[in-house]
Amino acid sequence: MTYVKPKFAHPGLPKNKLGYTRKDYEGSISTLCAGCGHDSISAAIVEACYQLDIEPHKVAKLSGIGCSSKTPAYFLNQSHGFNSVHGRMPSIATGANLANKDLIYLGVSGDGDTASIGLGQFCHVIRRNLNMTYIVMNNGCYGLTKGQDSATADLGSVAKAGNMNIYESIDLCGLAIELGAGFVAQSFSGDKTQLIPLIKAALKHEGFAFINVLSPCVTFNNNAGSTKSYDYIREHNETLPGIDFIPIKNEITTEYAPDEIKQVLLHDDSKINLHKINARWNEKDKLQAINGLQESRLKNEILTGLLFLDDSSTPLHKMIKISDSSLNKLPQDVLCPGNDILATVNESYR
Ligand SMILES: Cc1ncc(C[n+]2csc(CCOP(=O)(O)OP(=O)(O)O)c2C)c(N)n1
Ligand code: SF4
Repeated sequence: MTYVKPKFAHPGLPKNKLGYTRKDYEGSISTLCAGCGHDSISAAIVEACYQLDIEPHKVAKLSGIGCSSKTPAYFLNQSHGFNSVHGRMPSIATGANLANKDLIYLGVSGDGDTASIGLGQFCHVIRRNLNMTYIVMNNGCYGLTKGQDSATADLGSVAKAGNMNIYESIDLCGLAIELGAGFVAQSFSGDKTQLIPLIKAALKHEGFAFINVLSPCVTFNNNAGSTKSYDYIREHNETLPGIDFIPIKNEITTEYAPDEIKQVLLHDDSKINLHKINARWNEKDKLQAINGLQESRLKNEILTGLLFLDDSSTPLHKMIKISDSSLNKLPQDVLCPGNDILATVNESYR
């Protein structure tokens, strides 16, 4: 079996402003189970980067361990990549980002990788406001190790093996808002109309952007009784305002009447258009976001869309005033100024 896609591409394939086709943003052939939600998220990442005219070599994709963490092999094969150890993607992302803040950091992880072994790292990367997009492909189980319940499995949810989960679940979006994330969204792998603009907006957000994507595991958690199955999510999805992402200088084209649209300006002058399907939702209201998540949980609903946005937060590299030039571009004598300077610094601490 081959995992490499043929290089041949039809010369008439549409190209973005940089002259790249969608194929230039793809990766190897997926080895995940047919129908796995994670493959749809990979496809949404490919589409978002294509539409944003991102230069593939400007992206660093990072992951932990799990079926979800294997997905960087299936998108952006011309980008930088690092598959870390289980739950440790945030610290690798932090180190890489501080050495070269000029790349676009895209971390993907699973609910096991993030909410169990990596929970501490997840919390700290949020409170440090690292400039990155963090996507959790959330299937409520450890798919790679054959479907054990994860910490995001809902209380009372029944796995394929028949066992009922007796523990409360961790709400990753609620946690991210609580810890100060400036961009928090929730979506469903089966809803690319919502997911693609959310990924585009997250990639453009300056600071930590989190998207929790419900992504059914067809092999171990897609049965009756599971609250992370395709059927359950479709039946319980409560959608917030629809979303478009408008890059800088692009004409705003939409099929909605203007009075139904609310625009949010991002730091680089790109815009998010929110269609007021739910006119009462204010994405800048933190308390409403927390309450909304709690209320939807009590009603067994899954709230999807852009839950919270604070576009005035200061990302880590600005907070700690790291040098303007990325560290990997500084010459040796600046990076290592020598013993005399070191002695002066040490002296200043005595
Ligand atoms: C230190 C360590 N502990 C345990 C494992 C075994 N392990 C591999 S993947 C995984 C969980 C994967 O679940 P999740 O992150 O939800 O990803 P999914 O496969 O469901 O996409 C576990 C426990 C490991 N690889 N390393
Ligand atoms: S085991 Fe589940 S999560 Fe893993 S590839 Fe198969 S369907 Fe996807």
